[in-house]
Amino acid sequence: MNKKVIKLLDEQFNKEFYSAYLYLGIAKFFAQKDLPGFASWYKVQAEEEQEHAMKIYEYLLDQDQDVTLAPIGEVKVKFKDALEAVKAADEHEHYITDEIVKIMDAAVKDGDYRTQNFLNWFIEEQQEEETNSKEMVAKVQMLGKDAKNLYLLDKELASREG
Ligand code: OFO
Repeated sequence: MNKKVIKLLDEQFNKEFYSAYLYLGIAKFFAQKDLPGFASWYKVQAEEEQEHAMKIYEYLLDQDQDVTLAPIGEVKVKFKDALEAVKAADEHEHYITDEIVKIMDAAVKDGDYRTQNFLNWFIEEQQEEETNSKEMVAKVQMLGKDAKNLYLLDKELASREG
């Protein structure tokens, strides 16, 4: 495997754990605001991010490559309101999509078909994550100002399962 592709995948492993941390930070914010449905939704999301990281971990080890296990950066856990918190998630997903595309570019340049095949799952997943985060921002924008609507939205979000 090409050194650049390995390095990017190794860094992405860390970024997926960072994503998990960010979502846990958002979950905590909502838990402390007594919005358990939002908190649970973002906790499920944090678990998904750990699964993404582990996919990369398994892939690198299967290719006889190393995984660095570098420290995970500290995340922002204070938000002005619900809208700012869900927007942070949405922005982050766009950033992650760009990072996945960078790895795909490197794999394409290297003619690394196996890694391209591996990354196709992430490309599709990012589409789903961007759609979910965009919808979340729209819902909070529409309903977030009214306490009753926010309560109903919180109830709806509680039904997400891992
Ligand atoms: Fe790993 O998909 Fe979100 O960040």
